[in-house]
Amino acid sequence: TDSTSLRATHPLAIAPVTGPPSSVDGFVREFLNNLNYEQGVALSSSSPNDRYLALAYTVRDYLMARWLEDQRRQFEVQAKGVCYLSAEYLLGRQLDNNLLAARLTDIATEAMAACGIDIDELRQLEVEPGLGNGGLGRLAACFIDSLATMSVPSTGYGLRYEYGIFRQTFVDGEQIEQPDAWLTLGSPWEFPHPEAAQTIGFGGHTEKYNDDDGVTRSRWVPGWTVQAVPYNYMVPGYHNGRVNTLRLWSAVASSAFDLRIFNAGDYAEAVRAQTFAENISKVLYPEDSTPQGKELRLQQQYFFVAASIHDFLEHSLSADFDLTKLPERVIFQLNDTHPVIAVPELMRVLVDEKGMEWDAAWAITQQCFAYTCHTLLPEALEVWSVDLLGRLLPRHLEIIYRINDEFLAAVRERFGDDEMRIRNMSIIADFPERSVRMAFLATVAGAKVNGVAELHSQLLREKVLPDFDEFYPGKFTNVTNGVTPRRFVRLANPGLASLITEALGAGWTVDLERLRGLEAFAEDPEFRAKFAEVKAANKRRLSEVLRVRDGLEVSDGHMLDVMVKRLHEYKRQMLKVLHIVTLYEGIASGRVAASDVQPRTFIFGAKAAPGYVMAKRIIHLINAVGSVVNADPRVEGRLQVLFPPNYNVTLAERVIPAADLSEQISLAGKEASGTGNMKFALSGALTIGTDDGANVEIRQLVGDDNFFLFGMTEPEVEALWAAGYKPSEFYQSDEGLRWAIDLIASGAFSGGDRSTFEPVVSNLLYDDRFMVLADYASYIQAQAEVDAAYADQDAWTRSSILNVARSGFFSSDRSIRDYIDRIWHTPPSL
Ligand code: GPQ
Repeated sequence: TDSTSLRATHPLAIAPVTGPPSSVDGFVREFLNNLNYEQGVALSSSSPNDRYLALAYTVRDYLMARWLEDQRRQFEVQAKGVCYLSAEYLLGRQLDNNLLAARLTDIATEAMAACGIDIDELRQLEVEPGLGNGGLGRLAACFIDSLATMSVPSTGYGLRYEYGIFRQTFVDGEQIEQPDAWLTLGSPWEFPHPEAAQTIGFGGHTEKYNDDDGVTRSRWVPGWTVQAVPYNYMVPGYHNGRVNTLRLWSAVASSAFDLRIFNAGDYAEAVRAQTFAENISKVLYPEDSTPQGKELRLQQQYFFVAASIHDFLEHSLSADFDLTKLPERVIFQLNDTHPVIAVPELMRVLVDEKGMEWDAAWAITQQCFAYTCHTLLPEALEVWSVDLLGRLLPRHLEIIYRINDEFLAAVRERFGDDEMRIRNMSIIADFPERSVRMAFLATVAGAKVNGVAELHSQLLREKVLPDFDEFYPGKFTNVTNGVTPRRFVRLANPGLASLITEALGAGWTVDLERLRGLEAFAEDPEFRAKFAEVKAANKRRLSEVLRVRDGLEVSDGHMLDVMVKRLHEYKRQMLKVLHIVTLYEGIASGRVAASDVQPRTFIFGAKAAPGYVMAKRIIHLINAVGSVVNADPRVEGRLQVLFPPNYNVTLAERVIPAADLSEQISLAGKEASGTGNMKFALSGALTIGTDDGANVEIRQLVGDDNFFLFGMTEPEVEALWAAGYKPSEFYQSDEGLRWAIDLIASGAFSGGDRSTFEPVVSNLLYDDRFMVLADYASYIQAQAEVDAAYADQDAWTRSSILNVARSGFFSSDRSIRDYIDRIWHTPPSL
């Protein structure tokens, strides 16, 4: 009602302003305006950062009218929309993406040139918002891009970490973490709204009281509160004029400091509360797939989902909205278990605050949530100790207990008093301590539960949650992950993008299945030549980036063999190391002539969680092997190992388009999906991979002739494990493997010191949870096939084109379509 009267006050305010004219002159004028009036500097006295900020503001100005209009329309239409709840968004740089979406790239480039500015220099200044760890956070970023491009009414909700994923440096080959102060020079893409802050409670106690009708009810009396301030980000769709919103929450103390204490002279104590509150959104937890169960982490989770739910209920629903119709208006998609505390929060709001009956509230809640699981690793499934959860969120714990009681009663009714089954299905676990299994809570509450690739979804149903699958027929489904072709083809691989458009016309960027049309071109020698030249140019571009960024020199004429992803034992960077050491050992021992080795440059990119000791040792080992191999004259420069530090989205955009070979070598059954694998295939790299995650689907689509498969299948892994896996038997029986491991153990990569990598070696020999040794022989064999295939460059290029042509399925637009069809059932786009 407020906004209606506001709108009526001035005729111009009824329709949104249209934004500056789409011309070079218009852009220049707007840019100079922003430089003068926002930055307060003249062009002649501006710093590069001033110019970058003014450029970003100008791009915003062009998107603004559509943004305001889309917000207005979304409210007016009251159609069902998606609230994507994610603790991570690994966005990457914004400038190029927003220029592309708004069709401003050429205009902005010319406008900057007209001002004597090289737009490329400004591009380099942007610090990417690293508000995520890896695949899960990057997936969320791809999904909001697709949601906007497909005009789906939706909002992304998350946390505005003041410090994102740490910056990685190497000192003597070892990882050192530096804070990621991404906000230091200002973030032009965000719109803070302190006036729209939500108050979020924590701690305290619950109490019972009688309401006006004499009904006994519960309520929560929090012990302390924090303000959640929203920061809005534009999420422009590609060439469709749509601009969605990403809303990230920042924590601010409810009252700046305690004046009484301040006046008494204890300044530090007076501001303690503020520091305490603001810690909540201070830093991203750098653990990927290994929840630490830390109190601050649970605070983060509750903080952002409570703020998001309240925000949606207050600002997205019309004043007279009937809450029993909530499922017709919203689906909250839970990106893994991190936001699952939203389930008891919605119940608390409906029952305690809105006065709804429990059963009615539960029926609504069960239709308003859906849950995406991103792992199979048991240690990655999040649990919260009842003790901690009860202290921080006492009312939520009561609600969880009641949900569990009713759920287990229903299980009993269905399956009888099968105590074993009851214990296995209980949301509350008793061992090793009483705790809440968040994945179970999400499964019970969610209308749908999905895995992120066919194999993963199948194993999730059959191995991780079989009882739930039986209890809830139809609840489990699959949505195979995808990646946005805007960022990872159009922006990251402009040469390939032009070539595709030349061959197929425009349109493929939003309809990636059209890439199929390239199959015919794979047979055309002229096209193959152009395609090969694009790859070569991408390699030169990468080479330049690595030279400037890290002082690294990429050798000419090498196959680029790339493994970039978080450092995890299950992803098996160690297997890659053993391959490299095997090749090197062959040359160093004189058994193999260097001239017989296919020249290869191995590129690694990987961050390890700061507390993950084994992962950090493996990083050290990779660097150590690189130092020795790169410097040994006997190698004649035919093998090269490069490990640029601080792998992030920006570097990925340069590395992936240059790759010849994509390493996707996790132990079968461990990688839920992978999304890097898709980006490589779409860039024409051939994959060497196990039958794991989305590799399975990649191979099915591109065909066995264009994919190097190796390793045990998931059932074979299971069987070997059940039979009693002894890695040392593989070591004993394979001399190549023995030579490689012995060389590491000998201290050859640690200046003769045998102790440095001893823990890595004994882990392989006596534990080897991820069966590196069992898959070694098969991997080495497949790598020999890679060498042979690469020797025929023309055939390789043909396979490479077929990889691109057949990977259209992996667009995140297709993933979003699957979510709409199988889970969200939102109406056609608005
Ligand atoms: N993934 Cl559980 C993460 O990046 N972080 C996590 O905490 C968990 C999963 C990844 C997963 O390992 C990949 O296989 C997926 O491709 C990715 O999520 C997106 O689904």
